[in-house]
Amino acid sequence: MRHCLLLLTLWYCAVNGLLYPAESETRQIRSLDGLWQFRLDEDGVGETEQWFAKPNLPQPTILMPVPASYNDITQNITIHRHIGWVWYARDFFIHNTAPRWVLRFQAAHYETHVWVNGQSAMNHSGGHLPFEADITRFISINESYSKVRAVVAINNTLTSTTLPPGYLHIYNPTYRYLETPFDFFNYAGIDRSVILYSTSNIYIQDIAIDTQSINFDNQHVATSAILTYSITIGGTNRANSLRVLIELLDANGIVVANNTDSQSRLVVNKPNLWEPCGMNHTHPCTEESYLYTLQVTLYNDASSSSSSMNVVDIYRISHIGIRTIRLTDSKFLVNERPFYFHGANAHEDSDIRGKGFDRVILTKHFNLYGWLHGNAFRTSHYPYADEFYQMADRFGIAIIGETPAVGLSATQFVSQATLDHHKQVVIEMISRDRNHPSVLMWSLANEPKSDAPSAKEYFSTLANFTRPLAAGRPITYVISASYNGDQGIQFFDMICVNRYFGWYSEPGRLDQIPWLVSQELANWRRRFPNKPILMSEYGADTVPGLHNDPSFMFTEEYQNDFLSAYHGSFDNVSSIIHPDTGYFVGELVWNMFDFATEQSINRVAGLNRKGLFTRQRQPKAAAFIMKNRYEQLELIRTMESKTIQ
Ligand code: GCB
Repeated sequence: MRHCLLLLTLWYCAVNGLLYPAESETRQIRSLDGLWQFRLDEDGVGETEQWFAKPNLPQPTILMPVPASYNDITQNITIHRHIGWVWYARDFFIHNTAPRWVLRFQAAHYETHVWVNGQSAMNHSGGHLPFEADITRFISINESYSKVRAVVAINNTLTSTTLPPGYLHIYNPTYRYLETPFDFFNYAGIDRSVILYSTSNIYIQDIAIDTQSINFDNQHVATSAILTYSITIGGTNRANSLRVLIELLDANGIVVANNTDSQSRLVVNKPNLWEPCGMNHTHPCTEESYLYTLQVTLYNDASSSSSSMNVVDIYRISHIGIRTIRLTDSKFLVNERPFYFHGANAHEDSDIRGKGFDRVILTKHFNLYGWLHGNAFRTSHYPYADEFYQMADRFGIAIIGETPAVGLSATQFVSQATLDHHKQVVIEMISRDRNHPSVLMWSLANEPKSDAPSAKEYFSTLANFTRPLAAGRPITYVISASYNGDQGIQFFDMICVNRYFGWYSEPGRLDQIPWLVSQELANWRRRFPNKPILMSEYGADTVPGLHNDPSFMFTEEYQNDFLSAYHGSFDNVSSIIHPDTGYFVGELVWNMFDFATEQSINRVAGLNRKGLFTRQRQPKAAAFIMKNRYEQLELIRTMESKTIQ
């Protein structure tokens, strides 16, 4: 992917292989998750010694589960804090039942080189996003099966031009320390699934959908919707006579619209809309949202015969939600109704797995979201595994999708390499996530040093680059700079601010919080009267089981009082409580769960403890306070004026 950035146009990269691997009549899927052979390469000699070409990695090797971060799997501190290359390897068989086989990594952190049967198959730079390669050329297609050896080298070293950035310090003579200007542990390895899938020689390569047009009657019932779409076909030996059929199926599997052009529109009469849960009482956060399925069938002849004999490829997206998004100067509208974001941000982080993807953790996450009545979160501070977005589509949870650009400083704003990589990540993230109805906004960075003068040009360029790709979503970045210092948000659509009054500033002084929050919001509003405002982080570290009355920092009582102290100021300017004057469109607690960080004097036992839940997903007292608040927020009918007790 990195090479394609250098050699080809950005658009070519954008459409290259980001469809989620899905089984169908024409596609086989095989998981390569499991135990792989693993070893550190502390001297960085593996590539020169050609470990990729050997039948086994040199000893000592250990077994490593995939997907998982490797850091916390053993008792070995050297593996926990390793900086540099590690190697993974495994053998498997491919049965010769399809003409084309693709090897896909849902993500690996950070720089990844992959060899298949001793030959270089792909390189990818950056964690959190998928990459894949057609490996058919490395296997013997004339036999009934092929034995395949996949070898993967991964380097977690961050540099001033990676996202996130990092700075390697080498002390006398070889002690390595990676400075990470962000507040989460730099977990590494093959942390998402590895998948082998097949297609035909000619195949559906990409699908882009836009559901930004809905007609409403005067009762605000949707009478019709237009979905625009574009299908890209991949493969070399293209027949002239290909034909494509695009069908939209409702939740009962009935075709409600179809078309035979590869780029066109589908008109849906009386559509069932997708909405974030809790909005207008349509469905509570414990119930599922309405989703359609888009089915694309590729035929190898131009006749109108739809015989299964002629089918070349079938691909289905089962999470199509029909909804619109629009910003006014004071509201975030979904389906032309004001939406208020409420919930808690998280990290992909759990005991032992680190950032490793795990369906148990995923499902618990969404069950807790339903329990909490949260309706939104930001994928802080990087794109999450695809499955999070699929669950969010299903349960009606709004997502602010974020790039891994956390910790940018003035060094990065003057670096063309950083800007190029940032653009590439924006392309990869939007190409992967644009078809999810749950994604309501893109955040291009978290807490950059946006009061540096050079931030102005950097963010102006990035906003201009992203806007045409944004697929109908507003764009933003998350700000820690002051309202009068920030240089870049003027080029974006919404103000998202992180504030820690009563914690990092004014520690312990709960009584100052309401005034400080109100001042803060009013100041931003004065500077940007045309942009809605959201508080994208506020929170206090809390050691579970620690108590003090009156409330002191780090106790469960303090977290309760701290969070509650913000809420009155939010409600005073809320766009749903005060439809005529409010401009505040959401509140996201930092954090849903305690999560791992580097060790430091601020982080007891290496955890950021601002979670409403522990790292083991058990509630602290504040989880009940927030559940109560979110239940009440859900009851606000958007066009009525109400205050929350
Ligand atoms: C922030 C950052 C987040 C940190 C948090 C904290 O502003 O965006 O990554 O974890 O503060 O707890 O310090």
